[in-house]
Amino acid sequence: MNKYTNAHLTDNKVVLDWIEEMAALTQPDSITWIDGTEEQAEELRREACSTGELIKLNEELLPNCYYHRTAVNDVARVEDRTYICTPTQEEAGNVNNWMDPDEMYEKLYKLYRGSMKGRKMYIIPYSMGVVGSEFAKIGIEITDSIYVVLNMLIMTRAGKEVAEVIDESFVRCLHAVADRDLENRYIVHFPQDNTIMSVNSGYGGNVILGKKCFALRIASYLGRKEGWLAEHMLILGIEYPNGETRYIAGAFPSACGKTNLAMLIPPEVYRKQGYKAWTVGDDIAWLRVGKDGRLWAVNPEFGFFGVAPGTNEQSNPNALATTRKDCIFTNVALKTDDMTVWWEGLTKEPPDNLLEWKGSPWNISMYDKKDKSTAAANPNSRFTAKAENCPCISPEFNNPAGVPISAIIFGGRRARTAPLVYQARDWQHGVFVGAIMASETTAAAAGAVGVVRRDPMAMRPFTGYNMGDYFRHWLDMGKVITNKPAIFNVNWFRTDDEGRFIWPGFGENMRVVLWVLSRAAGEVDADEAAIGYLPKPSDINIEGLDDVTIDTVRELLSVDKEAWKEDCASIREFFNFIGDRVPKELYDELDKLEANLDK
Ligand code: OXD
Ligand code: MN
Repeated sequence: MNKYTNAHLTDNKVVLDWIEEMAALTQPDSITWIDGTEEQAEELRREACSTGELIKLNEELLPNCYYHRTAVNDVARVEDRTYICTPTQEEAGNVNNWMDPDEMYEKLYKLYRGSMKGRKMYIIPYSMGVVGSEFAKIGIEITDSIYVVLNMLIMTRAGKEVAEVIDESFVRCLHAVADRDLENRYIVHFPQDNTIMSVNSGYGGNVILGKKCFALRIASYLGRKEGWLAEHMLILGIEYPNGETRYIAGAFPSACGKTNLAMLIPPEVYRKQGYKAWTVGDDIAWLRVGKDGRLWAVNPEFGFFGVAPGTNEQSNPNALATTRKDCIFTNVALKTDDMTVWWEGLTKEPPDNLLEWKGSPWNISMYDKKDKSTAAANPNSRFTAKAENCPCISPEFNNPAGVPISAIIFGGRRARTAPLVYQARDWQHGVFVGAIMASETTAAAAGAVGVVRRDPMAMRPFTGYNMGDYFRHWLDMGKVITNKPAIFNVNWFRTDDEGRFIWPGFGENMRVVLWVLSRAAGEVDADEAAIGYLPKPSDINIEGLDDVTIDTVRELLSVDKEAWKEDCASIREFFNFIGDRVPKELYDELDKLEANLDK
């Protein structure tokens, strides 16, 4: 082969043979190893700008920032085209799409054959987690998209230093943009082969393969085999005035404010006392049991792939600051007079001179409330930003040992049923609380918006094996975590009769997080209720909140037993749908909940 434009970064024969095989299949014009240097990245940016794949933004206002549009039919993860191809269907379970691996390989090979003709292939060696740490896992992504290369360079630790430590256990990731044909779009995982194949898409979650595909789907499968957890969780540290920092891990379905919670700014009353909040991760946590019997977490990612709309100086100033340099913006609106970007919510009024996400001139009169895709920025438009540019990035972000987790919180968007916060009675009940999570759907995945769906541990789209076995793995982990984090459920999204949110949310959520942490440390009492432990209303600090009284807190903590009973019926239906691998312990918890509600 003389197609290589630079030297191999490894001599590992297994790696080189696999690359040769993939190159023979896809037939690119050239092959380039991604070394992680700024010079190479700059050359790629220049090339992408010359073809229109990227647009350079204003260097003074947004230094080293770029703009990208995906194809109009390619703006979100595609769950109906995402497969877990384990040897048997039973291993993948009813929640995942499945196809026989041989059949799927055959189908995919046809789609990949010659797909890179006339194109360049890039080989990205990358590590999820600090290179060389006990937590870290290595992958290689082959792609024919510069956009993907540049995203992976932000989202993962990638390049030469990773190639130097690679061995046969690497996760094989093949991505080809192909024709972006929706009918032939496939995001496929072969967990038993450590392999991910993505074709006919150029949108983030489908193609930045280190993220959802590896760090959640493949990693969850590996975690079960190896005795750890890969979770769709943020990691947040709260520093107390005495200098102690306590950490929570929190699972929320896509676009439920994980990034906002992960980057929260403490309310004034706490800032004055010296409290600080630190972001370790906003989307994914890998959790292992430490020698001390506690659960330790790392964020395996290196950057943030955040939802842009709604991000502003009030809602999330830290996220906004993180996007002000070295950032790639995807499908937001382009402000052509000064080559900056805009999205709904960035400012109250849209500025002039906007091109909407598809590239046509736009003004507010073109916006049809009933069709969110008529907004200037696509509702699922994104920023890809470096973690190190985040003003509140935790000093522990690069600590290979991770951080100890005091509490796990689960949450979703529930207008009525779930109270502001409640605590599970013990680990088993906590697993149940996670398993019954539900939320209204959002724009992060293709499909209807605003429909309630069950999303256990926020992992419904991301578990690389049978959901029933996943619950079992959680229960089993409880046996080896001798010093367990306490488990909670939160709901920032309760509404009144007019559909208005009752709780102010955003930074004020820290008030709830502090109760959670006190409770986990055994520092505060609680009231026993049918669903678990509820805070005593006076223990949620509302000092400095204008619109929240103790009665509001009481309302937020109220439990509507009839609504919960209806929920129980839908939970039972969902457990039955998952199938007979749902652990008996979870049905026991459901029976107990129903009995408690009848008391
Ligand atoms: C994400 C998602 O992109 O969950 O983080 O969809
Ligand atoms: Mn996510």
